[in-house]
Amino acid sequence: MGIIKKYREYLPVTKKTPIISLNEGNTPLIRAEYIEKLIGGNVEVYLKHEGLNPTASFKDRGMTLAVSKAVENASNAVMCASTGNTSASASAYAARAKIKCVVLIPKDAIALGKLAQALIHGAQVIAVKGNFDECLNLARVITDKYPITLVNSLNPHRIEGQKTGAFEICDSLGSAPDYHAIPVGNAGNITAYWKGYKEYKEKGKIDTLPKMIGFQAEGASPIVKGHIVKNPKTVATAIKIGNPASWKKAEAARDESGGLIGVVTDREILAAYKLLASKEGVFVEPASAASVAGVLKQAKKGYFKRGKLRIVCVLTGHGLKDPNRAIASVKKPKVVVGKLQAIVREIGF
Ligand code: AN7
Repeated sequence: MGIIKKYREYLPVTKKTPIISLNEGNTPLIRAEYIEKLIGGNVEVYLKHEGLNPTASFKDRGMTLAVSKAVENASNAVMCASTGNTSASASAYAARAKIKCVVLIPKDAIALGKLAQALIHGAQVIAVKGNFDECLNLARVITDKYPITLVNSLNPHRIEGQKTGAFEICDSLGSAPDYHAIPVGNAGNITAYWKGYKEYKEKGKIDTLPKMIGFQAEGASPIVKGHIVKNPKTVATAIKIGNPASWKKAEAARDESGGLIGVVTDREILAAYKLLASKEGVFVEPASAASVAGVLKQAKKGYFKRGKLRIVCVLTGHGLKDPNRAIASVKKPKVVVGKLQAIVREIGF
């Protein structure tokens, strides 16, 4: 069952809404014992592995609703600008809805797996000589002027769908966590999770709210710096964004919850990326590791209160999205002749 069916009472759907779904959502909340030991104290850490959605990122929660509503409203085309995952998701849901999909991507700046997805699902992929922020500005103007629906997170249905991630976390834990850690790029997801937690509290499903702790890559940290970053730079291409669309809403989530938005360096992101893969068995893309990198950084600073507490880190996209980064982060496999003795010696027996 997808998120629209499961959480329909919380979503803007009616009997007339066609449900375009790939059974997104219901992603696992994985206990991270190695990370818990690193942090110490009486802390429980959980990883919400959104890379296990149908197109391998959290975007599917929002896209099922955005595309369903587009079809309900008789739109026959959708468009997005993307650092990769939005385009992969939009392409898949548009294919399923049998409508056109146009994606603007910054040329040579999105991970290989995401490009492959958009292309194989049959989207019209336009590589723009410019960065994500420039692509998004173009997509906004085009969707304003022409009959094509914008499915970036400026589309409120995206936020509505993505808030279901918060519902699932509360349903799994039986209450809200104390801290909710999340990477911040265009700032739609932190906005969505905060909305979800607040709605669950209003409905009496939970009694408390988490502190929202968001993390930007240092070279792409406009919210932390307090100004637009013209040429954002980071290995975490998914969050290489210098002018987030939901900037103010992310600040509201931070301030209303008493949380923070901080920076993590590329070095910290890649260390968390490798740690997740090699110590927890969880392979995510670099941007996703920003949440864990941020939690480890804050723990070192003594940020977390003492006593029993629960931290959820959202892991936004699967590691297979960016195979080049994985290969570049490790030693190449050793080449050995196909002889038993040589291989046994290599293993160390
Ligand atoms: C893996 O696909 O913006 O703060 O165009 O792919 O809601 O933007 C992706 C963002 C985190 C940041 N992790 O979320 C896009 C795009 C991954 C992502 C983010 C993205 P937002």
